[in-house]
Amino acid sequence: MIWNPEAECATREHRRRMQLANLKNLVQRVYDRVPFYRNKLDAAGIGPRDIHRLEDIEKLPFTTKDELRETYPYGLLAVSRAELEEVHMSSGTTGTPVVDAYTGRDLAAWGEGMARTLSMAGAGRGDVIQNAYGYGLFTGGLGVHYGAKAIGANIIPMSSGNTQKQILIMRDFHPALLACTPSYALFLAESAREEGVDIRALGIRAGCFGAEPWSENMRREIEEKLGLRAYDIYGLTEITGPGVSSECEAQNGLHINEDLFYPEIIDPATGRVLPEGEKGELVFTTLVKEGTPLLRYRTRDITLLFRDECSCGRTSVRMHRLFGRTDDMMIIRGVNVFPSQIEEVLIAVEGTDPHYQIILERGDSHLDEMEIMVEVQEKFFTDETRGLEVLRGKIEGEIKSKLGISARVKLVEPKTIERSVGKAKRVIDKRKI
Ligand code: DLL
Repeated sequence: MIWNPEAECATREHRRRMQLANLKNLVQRVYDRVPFYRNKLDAAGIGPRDIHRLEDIEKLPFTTKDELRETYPYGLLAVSRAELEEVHMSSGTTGTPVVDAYTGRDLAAWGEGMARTLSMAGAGRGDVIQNAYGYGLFTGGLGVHYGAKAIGANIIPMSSGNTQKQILIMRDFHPALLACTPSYALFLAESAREEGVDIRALGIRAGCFGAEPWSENMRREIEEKLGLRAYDIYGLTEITGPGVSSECEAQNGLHINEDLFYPEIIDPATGRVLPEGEKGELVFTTLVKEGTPLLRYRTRDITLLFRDECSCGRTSVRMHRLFGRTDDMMIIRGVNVFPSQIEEVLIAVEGTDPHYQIILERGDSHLDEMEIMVEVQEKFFTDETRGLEVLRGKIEGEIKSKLGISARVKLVEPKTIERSVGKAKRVIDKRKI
């Protein structure tokens, strides 16, 4: 079902007219209310009165993740704090979170975007939705929740983890739709099999999977093992969360909610806007966001946009499933982590050397496993082995408490890790996705 035909099937001309009106309004709002943007626009020599056509957006400066970090916590707020109803956050490169703040209207728009996503996957009123995305600061749990409420579904707010319970609920409540990361979907299938539950026979019709990279191969495997149709859904905390774009039944590209988020593809090296169909970095302008609106936010995600007619009848531009990123961000069990964050933890622990390697694997369990190999000073190897054990425990504890993820730490002797003449190869990603 098409949730909002007026918005999703609008003619190109109508949509562009609305986008231009909202863009003008947005530039005026951030100019008037966000000193950060006023300074940036003044420095670029452009003001609200210079936006006459949609293409004028190319004159506006970009916003980067570093700038979001530098303005933490409320530097980009375009409303008074009293108007806020919710905040979400994700971690940035140095651990300073990136904040997204929502007014009541922002939450309604988020629910609207996610209502479209869930409808595309065939969910509707009264359908049971098992939501196994994490609830909390992460946007996955509440994003799906608001969408499910908007369509009148019966939501089971499971949150992530607790696998046995997830299987029990699935077996007893027969959800029509499952929402979680794609790797967790495979893990659930595997665990159910071990418990003697035939997940294929439960009648789950569809799954909304995203928040981490996956592939057509993984889609086939998920569809086969869970007996459902697997849909790719995309979004990021800075731009509201999930519900930015999602696949319809054609499973051929993700429809972008263009009335809410204006997409561009740029050459990441020059910042030049690329013609439709070319691969580059995805940039979004939040057309109607009130709390923390963003001009031309560089996502660092790589994709391409296309506008071929879609058999579903929606007219919105589509993006190809992501090809990768322009930076070294890793997504480990849905948590975004930069190698630099791990390095910071290692450097702060006495006894380690700044030589390390991160090895990522996805074993039989289908869940991400991270091993960190780190060189420690010679003296630890001459000492009794207890010293090594203490050090290892300390690093693992620090990683868990600072980054919220578990890692296996392997301490090795000096000069064990291969030295490189150029850029050190910090991450070896053996995950087959
Ligand atoms: O992952 C929001 C989300 C929740 C999306 C639930 C889908 C489902 P962040 O934690 O801020 O937000 O991470 C955003 O994750 O820039 C991409 O690199 C990656 N990502 C998100 N969806 C996909 C996807 C949420 N479908 C970052 N395929 C983004 C590949 C994805 N990567």
